[in-house]
Amino acid sequence: MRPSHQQPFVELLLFSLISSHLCEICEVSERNNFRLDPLLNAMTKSNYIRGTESANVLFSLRLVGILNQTLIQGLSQQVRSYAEGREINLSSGQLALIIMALGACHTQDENFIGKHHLVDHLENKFQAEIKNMEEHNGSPLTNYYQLSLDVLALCLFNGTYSPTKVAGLFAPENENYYFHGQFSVGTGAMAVLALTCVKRRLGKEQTKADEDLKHTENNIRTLVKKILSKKKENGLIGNTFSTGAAMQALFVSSSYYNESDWNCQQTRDTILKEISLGIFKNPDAAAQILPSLLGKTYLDVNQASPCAHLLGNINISIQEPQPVAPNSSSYISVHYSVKINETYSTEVNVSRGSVFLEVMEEAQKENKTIFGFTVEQSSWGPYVTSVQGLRANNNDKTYWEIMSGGKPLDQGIGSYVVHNGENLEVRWSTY
Ligand code: B12
Ligand SMILES: *[C@@H]1O[C@H](CO)[C@@H](O)[C@H](O)[C@H]1NC(C)=O
Ligand SMILES: *[C@@H]1O[C@H](CO)[C@@H](O)[C@H](O)[C@H]1NC(C)=O
Ligand SMILES: *[C@@H]1O[C@H](CO)[C@@H](O)[C@H](O)[C@H]1NC(C)=O
Ligand SMILES: *[C@@H]1O[C@H](CO)[C@@H](O)[C@H](O)[C@H]1NC(C)=O
Ligand SMILES: *[C@@H]1O[C@H](CO)[C@@H](O)[C@H](O)[C@H]1NC(C)=O
Ligand SMILES: *[C@@H]1O[C@H](CO)[C@@H](O)[C@H](O)[C@H]1NC(C)=O
Ligand SMILES: *[C@@H]1O[C@H](CO)[C@@H](O)[C@H](O)[C@H]1NC(C)=O
Ligand SMILES: *[C@@H]1O[C@H](CO)[C@@H](O)[C@H](O)[C@H]1NC(C)=O
Ligand SMILES: *[C@@H]1O[C@H](CO)[C@@H](O)[C@H](O)[C@H]1NC(C)=O
Repeated sequence: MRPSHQQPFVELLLFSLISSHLCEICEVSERNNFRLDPLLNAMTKSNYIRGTESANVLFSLRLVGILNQTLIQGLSQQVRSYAEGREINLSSGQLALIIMALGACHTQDENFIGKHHLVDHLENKFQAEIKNMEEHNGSPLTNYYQLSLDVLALCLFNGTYSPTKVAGLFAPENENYYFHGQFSVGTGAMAVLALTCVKRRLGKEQTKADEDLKHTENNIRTLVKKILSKKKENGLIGNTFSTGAAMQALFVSSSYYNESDWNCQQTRDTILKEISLGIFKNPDAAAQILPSLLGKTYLDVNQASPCAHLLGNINISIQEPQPVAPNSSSYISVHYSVKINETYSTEVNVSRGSVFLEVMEEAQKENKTIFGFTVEQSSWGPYVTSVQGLRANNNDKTYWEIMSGGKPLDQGIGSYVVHNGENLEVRWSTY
């Protein structure tokens, strides 16, 4: 009879065979690395990026083993001075990202985390999120994407959290996974990464945590199913900008679905095509997709060994993006409305190639009372915070939704390029 202590070994072997198999077949091969150049170009336009974006970019570059010291040192300096003294004002997820970016690959930056007690601060911020949920009908201060980042960073960097509470909080029925009743793939994927870390830590402890382990695994299983149900015919999962997180989630959870449930190469090839079409110009978008294309996940962040030098030979000579030839002689006309309870509409002329933001600015010039608006800079660009003085508020789950032809756009006002005759709308909505 086989001694039972071999069982875990066999499982481990099987697990590593399956997972390495999945990653291997899906990674961009070395001779195709040049196809990732547009991502690196977007990420290294460092004069455009700051704050949370720098953290996202640094984290991503370290995960894929880009060790260009000029680049990394510059970003690391940016992230540290951004975090310095600002712990109080950061959102929980921003702090979590900073910890993961600085903690990745075991560099000098680890000392900064300790010296500034960043993990303790994160524990407090996570508690504040839960407190807000208790006081505001289940709404966190931020959102579940960030709560997932919090748990992930606490789990990876030896912070304190209650696995029992986490398992309850991240039950798949929780409405914070949904915006407008739609399952948010990015949010669910980040939760799978966080829960997988928690699961691995529980597995190591082998104590009385059996119930927590079971509960955590059930959460992962259901979330993985929901993620896969959002797979499109072309292989994207959710939309273009959630696919990177979804791929990572599926890499670490391969024991919860069948090989035939997901064609990883198809997903990768569709993403590569979109990269070549210039869809990943935003540094954050580029940073979020890159690790998955090289088979890396956020769970690789603090492995015992320093990060591997995966992309050593890639060309980071920054190509100037070809400017879209401005054709000042050519104007287009679009329909623009603000919808609250009533709809306020106008026609606006803008030059060809303009983005949504420029339409809003033109309309605002026409009538500030009706079309006046404010934005806040975020890592994805300008985020609409108010129109006609009406401000969005997380506790009420309100926001300004941006739409074209009655459908929500999958980009923000700073990047969506408008077309002649289009019906654009900014709508007061709840999520
Ligand atoms: C939560 C969330 C929201 C919440 C934000 C409020 C809240 N309760 O936190 C709600 C539901 C309101 C929302 C709205 C929108 N979102 Co959103 N959102 C997210 C999500 C899941 C997490 C963001 C986050 O917390 N990140 C982590 C923290 C640490 O980073 P941060 O920069 O500090 O986060 C802030 C910004 O991301 C900002 N934000 C959220 N969404 C967007 C979108 C844009 C374009 C901008 C500029 C900022 C922004 O809110 C965050 C909290 O303050 C991301 C998924 C992702 N992969 O990032 C999508 C994501 C960023 N959103 C996206 C989109 C498209 C939108 C909308 C434009 C949808 C629409 N058609 O109206 C609107 C924004 C419109 C506007 N007012 O300008 C896309 C952006 C893709 C792109 N290339 O630009 C993402 C990547 C989702 C996706 N896969 O499509 N979003
Ligand atoms: C390192 O990055 C810097 C700044 O982005 C760039 O100018 C330089 O060419 C890079 N060096 C190598 C060896 O790729
Ligand atoms: C925190 O934010 C408040 C309000 O935006 C600002 O007045 C204050 O200076 C900020 N503090 C730090 C340390 O950045
Ligand atoms: C994690 O924390 C425990 C107890 O606080 C400590 O004994 C251990 O050394 C820590 N491990 C790491 C990797 O920091
Ligand atoms: C895998 O497929 C088999 C047979 O079709 C099915 O019984 C099983 O439930 C599937 N497993 C998962 C995790 O979907
Ligand atoms: C790097 O890119 C430049 C410009 O595209 C090209 O001339 C050069 O040959 C490339 N080098 C490598 C090693 O790919
Ligand atoms: C500029 O606009 C004119 C008039 O619409 C058009 O004929 C021309 O092709 C445009 N040029 C470019 C580069 O788009
Ligand atoms: C929209 O109309 C409803 C019903 O009349 C009202 O309760 C609500 O306050 C209005 N909303 C706004 C933002 O004006
Ligand atoms: C927009 O352009 C059209 C055609 O050039 C013109 O008839 C119309 O008056 C312009 N509208 C505004 C608001 O400038
Ligand atoms: C803006 O629109 C409001 C409501 O229609 C109107 O009362 C006001 O006079 C307009 N202001 C300007 C500057 O056109």
